[in-house]
Amino acid sequence: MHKELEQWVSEVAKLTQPQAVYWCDGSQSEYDRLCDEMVERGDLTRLSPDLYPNSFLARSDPGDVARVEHLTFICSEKREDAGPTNNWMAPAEAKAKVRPLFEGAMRGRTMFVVPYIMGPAGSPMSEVGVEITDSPYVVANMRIMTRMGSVALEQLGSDGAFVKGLHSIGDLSPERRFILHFPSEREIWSVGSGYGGNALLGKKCFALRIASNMAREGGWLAEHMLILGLESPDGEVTYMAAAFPSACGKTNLAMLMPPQSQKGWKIWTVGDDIAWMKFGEDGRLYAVNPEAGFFGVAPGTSNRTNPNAMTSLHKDSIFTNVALTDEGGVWWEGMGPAPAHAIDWRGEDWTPASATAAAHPNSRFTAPARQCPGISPLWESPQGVPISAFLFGGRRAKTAPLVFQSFDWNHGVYVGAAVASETTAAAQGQEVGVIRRDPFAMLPFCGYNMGDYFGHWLGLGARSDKLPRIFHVNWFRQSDQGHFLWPGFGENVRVLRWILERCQGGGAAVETPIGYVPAPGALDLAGLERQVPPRALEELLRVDRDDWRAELQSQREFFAKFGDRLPDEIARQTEATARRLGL
Ligand code: O2Y
Ligand code: MN
Repeated sequence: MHKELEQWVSEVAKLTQPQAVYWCDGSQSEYDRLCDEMVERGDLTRLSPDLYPNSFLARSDPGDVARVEHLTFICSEKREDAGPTNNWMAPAEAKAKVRPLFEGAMRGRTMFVVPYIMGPAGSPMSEVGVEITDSPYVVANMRIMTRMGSVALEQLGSDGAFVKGLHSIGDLSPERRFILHFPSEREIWSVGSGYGGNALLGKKCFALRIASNMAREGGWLAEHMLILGLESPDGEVTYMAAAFPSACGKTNLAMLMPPQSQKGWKIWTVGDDIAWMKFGEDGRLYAVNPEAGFFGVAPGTSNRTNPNAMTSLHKDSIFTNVALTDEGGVWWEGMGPAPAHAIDWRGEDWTPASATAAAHPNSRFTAPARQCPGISPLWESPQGVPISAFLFGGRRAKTAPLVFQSFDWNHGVYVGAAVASETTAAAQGQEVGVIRRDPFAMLPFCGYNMGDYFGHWLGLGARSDKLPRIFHVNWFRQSDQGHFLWPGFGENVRVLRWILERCQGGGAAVETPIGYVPAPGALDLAGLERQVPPRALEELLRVDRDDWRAELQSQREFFAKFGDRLPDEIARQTEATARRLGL
């Protein structure tokens, strides 16, 4: 019995007028029953039990296929506290505008109360949320993505704090779609979308936008980062956290399988999207993955690019907006040979001759993390894993070398603040393939003014002398002819090994104006399946003055948006880089 929770649930029921209120216990039987009901209604298709046991296909409304950044708001009292990179509405105005959309919105439907934990159950690093939703699809996905049901109510007790998330699919009209965050009340309202980050409120809304506020106040970090452990042939595991903008391969890196030539090296997956980090008593930063599942981009995922993801999703999974094969399996572009016929993500007949894609570019699999063959034995460790390196990166055809190390903490924070990438399909309403600045890969996810966020990161520099080393990577650099210069995927372990050596005080490096890059011969290139000729390696690590002149100009223009909320140190680092480049 939790008075505040019960009162909130009855207030929401009064507002939304559901036919029934159902408290989720998170059991397997509950999940099975909900999925059966969705299959009966035609909301889910059960996949072949031989090919994908206990797995389902869902098709979203064709107009509801991605996060909607232009309809996502931070509702702080003052506009300046949301900052120039967030949409803002005053809390009272937001509630007055959006409350009517919830009035009677659940009439004739069941209102599900979904208690969940972000982080391992019982961990001092975890937090409780409760999502109220009228979507059984959301309930089923939340059960895979979080520790959901009775376990969360137990952790909450009779007076524990929790983040409130109110969600209704509404009428799915983009005109009446809003994703609102109230940081000071620790509350989320989402209406008009049943998809992904808009509707699974534990993920982007809580674990990043609300949690970044909690982290700032509590002196910790809530980041858009994967967490991996790199095991060396002598069995020692070193943990790294990496922030890349959406759909830049975080899941692939988190689940990397070293090629045979990298004998004895292994990657352990702790998380593929979000990291919460706090200082341990030893002064090191410890990270937990607040999630319990993967909500991965399907297109491009294959046994070649990410065998561990393919094994993770082989059972007990939900697929959204992929194609259905005639055998009752799933297919998406980049998975392997196309079937002769399939039903596409819109429910239409599809053949390889069709002019449109079979799977939506932002189609997803929701799979339990425990099913990943490379899941770390410490992935549910209550105290988290100690982080030795932060990696920032983006998808850059030019400018950014394959890898460089920052000179020190403040320089590394500037490197994180300057992250940019070519845009992908993960958010609706953005042009694909243009460079957009995405500091710390947090641009769509930071729940407060990013100028203050840079300050928060800079402030950590004084907290410990055992902070992670900071690096920048770019797997996507291209030749002038438009060919990728680096083979990527499993071969990226070679770059991680150099990073590891640097963390241990070794790893030969050359100082450049933007940081340290591997010295000739410092990257192990032996046994590469696709050779990287010396000229390509030189190009991969080259710092081009003209490219950087344009880059610094773009950085200055971006940083200027923050006005007096930009820490002086960020501007100082930008100009120091320009000076080192002789610009
Ligand atoms: O389009 C969506 O709603 C999902 S976006 C997403 C999903 C999983 C992990 N990361 C992301 C992202 O956009 O960063
Ligand atoms: Mn993400």
